Parts: sequence; C-alpha cells; structure tokens
Amino acid sequence: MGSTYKILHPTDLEAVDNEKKTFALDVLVGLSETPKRLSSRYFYDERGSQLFEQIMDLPEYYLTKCEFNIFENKQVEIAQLVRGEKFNLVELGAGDGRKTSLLINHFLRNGFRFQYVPIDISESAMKTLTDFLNKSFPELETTGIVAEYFNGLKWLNNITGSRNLVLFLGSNLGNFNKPQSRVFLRNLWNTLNDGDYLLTGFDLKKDIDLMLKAYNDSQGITREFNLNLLRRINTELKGDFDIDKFRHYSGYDVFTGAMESYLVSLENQTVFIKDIGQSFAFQEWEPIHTEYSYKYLESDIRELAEATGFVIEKQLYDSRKWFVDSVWKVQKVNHRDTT
Ligand code: AVJ
Repeated sequence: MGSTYKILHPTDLEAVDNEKKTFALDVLVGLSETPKRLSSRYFYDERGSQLFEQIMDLPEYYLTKCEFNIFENKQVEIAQLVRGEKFNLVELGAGDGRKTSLLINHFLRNGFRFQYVPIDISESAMKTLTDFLNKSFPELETTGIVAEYFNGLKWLNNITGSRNLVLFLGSNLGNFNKPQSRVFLRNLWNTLNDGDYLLTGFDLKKDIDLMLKAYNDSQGITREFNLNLLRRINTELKGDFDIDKFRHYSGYDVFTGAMESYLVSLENQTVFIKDIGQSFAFQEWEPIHTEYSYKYLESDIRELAEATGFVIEKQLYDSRKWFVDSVWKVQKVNHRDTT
C-alpha cells in the first residue's frame, strides 16, 4: 500500500464536528433524565451495523425472514403498480440490498424501465451496495445518493419527472412513537408527488413469546448490539463504562405495543465521560431505556395512512401473516373538496 492523503474541506470538518456534538449533547440530556435514556439512532456505527446484519441472520429474528418471504411471493403485485411506465425505485436506508435484489431482478427480467435510487447517510454502506449491484446486475442503472432521506428525495424530484416507488423496509418506522411516525410520514408525503407509492414494512402484533425471543436471541447478538451503545460512548466520547456491569433486557409492553430494550446497571457505579466533562451515577438495577420497536394492529396502520394523506393500495403479507409490507399511494388532491 502506497501513501495517500485526503484533503478535508471545512464543510467536512464541520459535519464531523456537528455529528459528534449532537451525539454528546443527546447523551448528556438522556443520561441526566429520570428514567435515563439513550436513542436507538446511535446503535448504527460500523460495529453496530455489522451486529444488526448478524441479527437479521438469526433464526429468532423473524422480521427479516417475513419480509424476504413477501419479496419472494409478491413480486407480481408490486410490479403491477408501475407496469409500463418509466419510474424510480427509491429506497430509504438501503442496507445490503438483499431483499431489494429480488424485486430488481424481477423488474429487469420483465423489461421494466426504471432506475434504482438508494438513499443512505453512510458512504461506506453505499459503496458496498453499489459494488454488489454492479456485480449482480451490470445492466441496472443505479444512482446512489449519500444524504439524509428528505434531502435525497427533494434532489430526486427536481431532476426527474418520473413516478417514485419508495421502499422503507424492515419495520424501521417501529423505532418512532405515534407522533414521531406521523411527522415522518407527513414529511415524506410533502416531499413526494401525487400518485407516488410508498411501500413500508410493519411488524404486526403477534404471540408475545415469539417477539420476546426475537429481541433476546440465544446467541446474545442482540445483547452485544445493545451494549455497543456504551462501547460507542467509550470510544467516541471518551467514556469509561465498564460494559460487564450492565445487562441487556428487552420486554414487551402490551399497552404501548412496543418491544422495549434497556441496559440495566448491575451495581452502584459512577461513569465519567470525558468529552462531556461530567460523571453520571447509576444505582444498582437502574435502567437506561435504549429502544422502542413498535408492533402494529391493522387499525394502527389504517389510522397512520389516513392521518398523513396516503391511501392504502395493497397489504402484502408473509405466508404466516406476521408482517406486512403496506403499499400506500400519495394523494394530494382531496376528492371531497373537488365535488
Ligand atoms: C432495524 C429498527 C427494525 O427494531 O426490530 C433489532 C432493530 N433492535 N433487534 C427492530 C433491532 C433489536 C430493528 N429495526
């Protein structure tokens, strides 16, 4: 390997700086509250993303299996939405593209005219994805956008007039509570055009033991995934968390309808975080809330669509009906107003 250098522009430096500051501020606020909390958005550093890939391969983590089953069996139903026209297949937070490959393959085999537009904040994830796509589908036209979802979508709408089919897979919406998901979906609605489609995954309410197993796997990968949040604070903010003095706990709250994950302090202890310049006291058995993974009833899904200006077109279930990829159409013209 020869020597190489990279010039960091002021804007790059600012971005790095801002990201770290936001993380530090969120940790300070979250650990100062009672009960303590940390946001699940910070799970996904490089190690966290690798651990999540491993979670998706776990036998207990049924969500990914369900969505694969849907993408294997419902390709024709999805293809009917965009038959005969040029369109953009947009994906928010594309990951490794394994599920989407099934759909891309179907579209290509049937001579559909489209480009694939994955939007992801991580440049390394985008590079891995485009390399994989170039190998698997040399004839596919891909325009990867490294940006925040909404900036990416706005840019896309300015350069093409084609219909968008937006994929938001994996029950990612489940990390948001009701008001947060409404804001997110309404923003999405605002950014899209009349007649665009959104295909989004919802994990349905089901047997509680199945859900508990999915978030408390026998190999302890989910435990590592959760604890990685403390590791990240140690490396990025110079914290001195002793990882062995916390345990992973994940339970189902029947009232909120969410699997909720925690890290529980196993003894009285004080943790110092240098970049925040402060220590935080933990009592024995004191929890930190780290994640909501909401589960849905059919009525929850209908309500969400209605509240945010979408019309439900199709409900695509896996064969066990544990999960649904819900297809929504953007409706910008209110028909009640035009009659
Ligand atoms: C990526 C947010 C859909 O909530 O099921 C997996 C993340 N957390 N195991 C989920 C996760 C614990 C996952 N989502």
